[in-house]
Amino acid sequence: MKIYFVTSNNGKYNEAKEKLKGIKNIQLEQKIINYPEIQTDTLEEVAEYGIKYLKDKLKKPFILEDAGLFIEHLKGFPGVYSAYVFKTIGCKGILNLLHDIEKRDAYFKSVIGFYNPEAKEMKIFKGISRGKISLEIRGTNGFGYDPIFIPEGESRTFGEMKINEKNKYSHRGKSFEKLASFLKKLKIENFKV
Ligand code: ITT
Repeated sequence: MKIYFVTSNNGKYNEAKEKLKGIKNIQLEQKIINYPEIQTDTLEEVAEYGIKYLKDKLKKPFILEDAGLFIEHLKGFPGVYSAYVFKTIGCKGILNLLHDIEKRDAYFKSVIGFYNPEAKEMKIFKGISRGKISLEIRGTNGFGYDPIFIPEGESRTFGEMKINEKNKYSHRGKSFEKLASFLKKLKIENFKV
């Protein structure tokens, strides 16, 4: 069964592919289609809106994912605004906002929406990775905020890890693990792809 991952972010796609590569009969394929990412309070609402918008256009099994970085000292900011904040002030801007702040706790959250046109059902899978914002930018791997996020139990940032290492700790590794368990139980023959 082919499953489209609707994302313009190659980093996300590569992490997801690594995570699902062991599952028999599942081929993940990246699909770049714009869909509206509504401005709302939760990643779940963004993902659900995207699924509803795309389901009649794609007519194939597909997933999309909305993710964000939530910083405790900033009361959850940038959260649902993570993409805009990354494009504007970036990692450096976040470090400036936390200048001289000792409490650097933060978490990443990933929300995957999966749509199966045969069953006409939408499923949501979530993952959270807790950690801290580093004092400086470290590492060149990954994407987005990876060079400033240190997951719990590590001293390296995600930017200093390989894909399979990041996947062990990451929000995306966890949400895709749940998707993987779900897909393993599906009866693939039910899909006309
Ligand atoms: P798509 O919506 O096309 O999938 P995107 O990069 O816009 O790609 P999101 O809206 O989900 O994805 O991401 C919000 C922001 O958070 C964006 O700037 C990402 O770079 C960043 N981000 C998401 N997951 C991340 C991760 O695992 N590591 C570092 N930054 C991440």
